Amino acid sequence: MDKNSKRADGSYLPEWVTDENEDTFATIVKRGVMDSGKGPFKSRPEKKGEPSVEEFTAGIKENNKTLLARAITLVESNSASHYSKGREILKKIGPDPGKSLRIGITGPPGAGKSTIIEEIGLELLSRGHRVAILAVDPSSSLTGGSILGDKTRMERLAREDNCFIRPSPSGGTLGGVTRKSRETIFLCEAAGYNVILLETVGVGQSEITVRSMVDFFTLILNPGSGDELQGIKRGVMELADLIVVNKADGNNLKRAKMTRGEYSRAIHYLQPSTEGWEREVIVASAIESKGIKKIVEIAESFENNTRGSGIFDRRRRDQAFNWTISLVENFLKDNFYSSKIVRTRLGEIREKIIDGKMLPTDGAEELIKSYFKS
Ligand SMILES: Nc1nc2c(ncn2[C@@H]2O[C@H](COP(=O)(O)OP(=O)(O)OP(=O)(O)O)[C@@H](O)[C@H]2O)c(=O)[nH]1
Ligand SMILES: [Mg+2]
Repeated sequence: MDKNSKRADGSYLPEWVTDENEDTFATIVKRGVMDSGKGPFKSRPEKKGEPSVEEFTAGIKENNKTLLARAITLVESNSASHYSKGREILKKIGPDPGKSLRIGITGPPGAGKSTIIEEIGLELLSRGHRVAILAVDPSSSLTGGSILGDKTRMERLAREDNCFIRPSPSGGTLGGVTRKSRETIFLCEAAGYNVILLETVGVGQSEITVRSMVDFFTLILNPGSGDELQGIKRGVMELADLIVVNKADGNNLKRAKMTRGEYSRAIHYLQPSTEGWEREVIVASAIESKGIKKIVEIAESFENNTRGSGIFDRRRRDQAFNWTISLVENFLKDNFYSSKIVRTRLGEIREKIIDGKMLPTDGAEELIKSYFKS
């Protein structure tokens, strides 16, 4: 057989085959599919990059972590078409069945929130729970904190099948992620995670937002002097169902216990965050894994109590309605500021106000009037 000449089945001997024993030589090359248009692949449907709403929903319900993560990206997206697909998925999943426990963890930068979350997560897993960990508010740009990058640090948890970790995206606009956190919680619950842990850096407004998304709210603090106690805003302590003085280890142990005493006295005069629930101050060490069981037990007891009294369900329903209102407010705000006329006039009005040539009340009225006229 000549080199390169085709056989009946389309195979041929290539140029470089030795001349001896041509036919017994094992190297016979079959031509590949030269023209993919005529080949067998054409009839196969083209794989689209994006799964359908049905595929997403089914995948999430089967705890397909990749699809869950992609669905979260859709709801977090600022693109209208992505968000609308995300909403379709949420719609298919249906209203909140209220079976999970949502725990918020806040505290100043560096208090040990992420470290303690990993310990709490491991304790919850050992009790048979399925745990999702989310970051709220990418204030990391200010503090370098948040759980951005913690996925690698939380390596023991990341390896667990029953645990899902969603680090906060980098470079997000402040408030952007906070706005979508409720959707993210819903998606995780649909995937069967029954305890949701939300970490937020306590730098102001974010605590109030997180309180409005969770059932149980924990404030993590460091051992400190009485002076520092003054610095912790009374309002933040008032939002908490539990206060944990972390880093109660080594040289800090004694100081941590003293701090607990000070906070215990301070909370005496505060309103409860949850009706019928008395907040406690405890010490813990995330690094030595001390006090972790106690935190989980307090959260369980909180859940039992509030479910029993009906407070749990009532709060969930109130939160659902507040969520509705905040969606409306966000929509109106976005709509207002993205309107062409507002964008055009904002600069000019700003100048006038800064130069003292216009009253803020008049400036606001002009902008609003222009918006409604447009
Ligand atoms: N001694 C001691 N150090 C701790 C403990 N928990 C956390 N740390 C240390 O405190 C530092 C901050 O811990 P993180 O868990 O990142 O704190 P965070 O509150 O999540 O920080 P941000 O997200 O940046 O606000 C790290 O160096 C931890 O190793 C503890 O129980 N004891
Ligand atoms: Mg952190």
